Amino acid sequence: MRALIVIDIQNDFCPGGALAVTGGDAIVAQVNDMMAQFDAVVLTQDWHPAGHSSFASSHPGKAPFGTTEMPYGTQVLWPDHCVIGTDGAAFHPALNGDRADLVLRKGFRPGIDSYSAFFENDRKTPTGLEGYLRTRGIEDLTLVGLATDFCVNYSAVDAATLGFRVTVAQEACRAIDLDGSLSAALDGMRAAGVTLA
Ligand code: VGL
Ligand code: ZN
Repeated sequence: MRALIVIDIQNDFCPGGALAVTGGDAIVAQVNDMMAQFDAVVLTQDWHPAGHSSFASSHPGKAPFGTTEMPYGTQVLWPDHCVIGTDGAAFHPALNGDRADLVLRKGFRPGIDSYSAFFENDRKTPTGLEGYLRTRGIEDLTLVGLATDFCVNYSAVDAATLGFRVTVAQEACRAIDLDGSLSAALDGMRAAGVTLA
């Protein structure tokens, strides 16, 4: 059984959004077309309470794209984005949500960010997605979405480490690319056994 995991195709990650990824909206039609080829489709949704600890605005004197030390390690600080209930947190309007079996929200705990769809940024707290996929008999995952070097990367590496067969369809992803983060992410995914297609 094969699942398409669609990572964070939300307004705030598309042009005009709070944390816009270049060309983020250009992948939507292709992702919609891919959905028919899979047994299951899962959409993930970055979903932060106002004042989330990953927002630079929550750390006086800090600017977006800097870092801070959290109890679980170094955290990149982002512009306020994907705030629960806002239009920025909504899926891109052209994304076909009808085909989704599951919408998995992540990053809702005020004190922990969650790039990965499997584990929060403490790298320990599970989101529950592993259990969902395994209990449905799904072993093979294709990941698409935003952003290649953060949420797609962390999700792909975690999935491969958990023993899923993982492919990242690169042409249906777009990157933030902060200080070489894209090439580091591609190296890390290859090293984890992820197929980059
Ligand atoms: C993401 C930064 C902060 C992503 C989410 O979806 O890649 N990046 N929150
Ligand atoms: Zn986020």
